[in-house]
Amino acid sequence: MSYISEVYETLTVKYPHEKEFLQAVKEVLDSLAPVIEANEERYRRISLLERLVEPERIISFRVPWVDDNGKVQVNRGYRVQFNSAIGPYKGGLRFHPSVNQGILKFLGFEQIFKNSLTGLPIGGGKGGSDFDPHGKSDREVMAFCQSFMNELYRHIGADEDVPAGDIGVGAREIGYLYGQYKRLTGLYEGVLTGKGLSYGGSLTRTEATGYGLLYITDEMIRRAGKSIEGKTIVVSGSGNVAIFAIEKAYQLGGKVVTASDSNGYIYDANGINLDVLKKIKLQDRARIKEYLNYVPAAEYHENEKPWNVKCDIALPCATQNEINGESARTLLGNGCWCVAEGANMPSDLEAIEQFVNSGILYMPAKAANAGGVSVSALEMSQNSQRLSWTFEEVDARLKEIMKNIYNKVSASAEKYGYKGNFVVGANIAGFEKVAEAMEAQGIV
Ligand code: NDP
Ligand code: 2IT
Repeated sequence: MSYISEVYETLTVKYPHEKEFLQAVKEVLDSLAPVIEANEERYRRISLLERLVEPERIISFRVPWVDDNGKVQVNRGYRVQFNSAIGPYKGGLRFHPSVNQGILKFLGFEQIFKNSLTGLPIGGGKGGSDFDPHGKSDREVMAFCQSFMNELYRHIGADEDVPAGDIGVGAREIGYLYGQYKRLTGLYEGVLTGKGLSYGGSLTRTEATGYGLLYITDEMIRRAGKSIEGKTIVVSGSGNVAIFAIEKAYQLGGKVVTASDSNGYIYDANGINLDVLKKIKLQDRARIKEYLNYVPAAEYHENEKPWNVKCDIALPCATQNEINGESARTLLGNGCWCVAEGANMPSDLEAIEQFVNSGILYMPAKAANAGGVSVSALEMSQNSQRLSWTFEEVDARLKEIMKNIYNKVSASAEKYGYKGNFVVGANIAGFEKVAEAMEAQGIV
């Protein structure tokens, strides 16, 4: 059995219930084959892969809090400190009822390679809770965040582990988490990113993941001799990533015709009205169905995903496994020629296979959505310097980072004989730096 198969098989026996984690590992390990085979003896001697797939540390804790009816609620909190070979653990916190250890291990594992691709000194981590912020009052969210931090604060620090946002964790939650960290430790330090501008946040962080997604998509499309100008774009999600992806897509001349939430999707043939979407989602925290109250000519499709809408470019920006093999076939059948992933692991293994085999322009999540964590790392730099850079400066750096990621991913794919296969390119380019650092630092 190959080294890769041995490691993967062992993992399936050890963690049979962590299906998202196993999926993420399979995708990465399979595409690392050329580089693993070339260095197999060396890597086996130091059990590199066995160590790579095992988190350095997982913290799991009880989060009790009191709801508005005076009832005590109990959630589970986690922080997966996956790999610190190239820098302090870095990665978001997700608050969503589906959160469990396996989901956070998949996200933490992906984060290792994504963070490596940014070229910045950040290791991989992820955390969160099965707490659902939907429908909770601000006071309830604050009570939860404070209780979550009452445990988490012992395990994080500006040079140790720096969490940020993800699904269900935005500016409001980061504010409450930061306030409690400061109260408990007395430290005014860059321990979280995505902070508000009045207390150490970075300009452009709010927009970074969505903007970065469009910067790398634009680069990939231009290198293929095409342009976003006038193209029809389908977006899923309507959260932080989706909203700023739509904003930048418009600035680049594209036309975005869909947006969605977990209840359904909106199709607006005239192009999604971004002001309306921002009002519904950022201001009112309401359901996407409300869009029809502002734009009655649009269509709302309950309990459906937007993948059957004809488009040139698809940008999944909601959640994992939102595109399966069948959705991928539908997209391709309708002439979609570019997919770039704003969400983490939005395409299942069958969908990835469809995209890669069809030869369309396909940029996987760990490269495509790396703009968010990149600007998080720039926020850490600004906090260390005790300076704030301008929007233009951070945006220019973000653009440069996304372009560099494209170049790295594309060059790695070509070097190993997989020209145009950005899945292989991203995984290998991300892996090489981490592997070298792990080898240099000995058995730790
Ligand atoms: P938000 O919480 O701001 O928005 C999430 C969006 O996705 C909402 O529209 C939400 O709808 C929808 N959604 C969430 N879960 C599901 C589900 N199970 N089924 C259908 N729709 C769902 O999160 P973000 O925009 O920050 O994150 C979106 C994706 O991007 C995630 O995969 C995240 O990991 C990834 N990402 C985020 C980064 C960031 O900087 N924020 C950076 C890199 C990647 P509803 O409100 O109905 O739940
Ligand atoms: O998936 C991700 O890269 C994020 N949620 C952002 C992580 C970060 O530390 O900014």
